[in-house]
Amino acid sequence: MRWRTLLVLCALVALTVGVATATGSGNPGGNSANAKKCYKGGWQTLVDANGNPFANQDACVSYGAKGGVLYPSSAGPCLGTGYQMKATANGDPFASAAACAAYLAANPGQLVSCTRVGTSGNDDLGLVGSDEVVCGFGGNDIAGNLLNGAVFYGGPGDDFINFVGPGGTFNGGAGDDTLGELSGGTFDGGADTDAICLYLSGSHPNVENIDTGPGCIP
Ligand SMILES: [Ca+2]
Ligand SMILES: [Ca+2]
Repeated sequence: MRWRTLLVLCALVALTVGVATATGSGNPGGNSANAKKCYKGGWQTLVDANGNPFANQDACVSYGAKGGVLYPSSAGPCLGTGYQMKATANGDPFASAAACAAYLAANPGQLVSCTRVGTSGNDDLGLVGSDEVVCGFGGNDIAGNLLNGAVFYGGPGDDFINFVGPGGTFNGGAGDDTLGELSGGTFDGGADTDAICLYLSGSHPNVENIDTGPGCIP
C-alpha cells in the first residue's frame, strides 16, 4: 500500500514538473516564429519589451528565440513603464505595456499621454496648469479649475471639477461625473449619468443633466 502511494506521488510530481517545464520554456515553435520577424530587415522595425531597438539582426533573433516579446517600434510610447502615463480616449488606464500597445495598434491617434496621473483610488489632483493633461484613473477624483489648454480625464469613477472655462476640457469617462460650472470650454460626460450644476456657455456632449442648480455639487 505504501509503495502504491509512493508511485502515485511520483507520478504526480513528474506530471507537475512536466507541466511547469512546458510552461516555463514557452512554445519553441512560437519562439522561432517570433524570431523570424527579425529577418529581411524586420529587426529595424522592432523593439524589445522596454522599447529598446536592436543593434542588428542577430541581437533581435537571439531575443526573440529566448521568448522575448517583440513589438513594432510604433508601440514605443507604451513600453517599459510608459503605459503607466497613458490612457485610452475615455481616460481608462492600462494594466500592462502589452494592453497599451494593443490599444495603440487598434486605435491610431487615440492614445492619451498624461502629463500627471492619479491612482486607482480617490485622488485630489489639485490645480491643473495650462496645457497640463491630468488623468485621474479609477476612483472618485477631483481637480481644480480647467482653463487655457488644461485637460482632465476622469476615467472610471464619479469625478468632480469645480469650473471649466475657455480652453479647458473635462472628459468625464465612465461614472457619474459632475461639473460645477461650465463657462466656455468643453465637458464631455462620457458614459453614465453626468451633470452640470450651472451652465453658461461651452459644449457638453454626453451630459444628461444640465443647469441642475448648486445642490448638484457632490
Ligand atoms: Ca484616481
Ligand atoms: Ca461619465
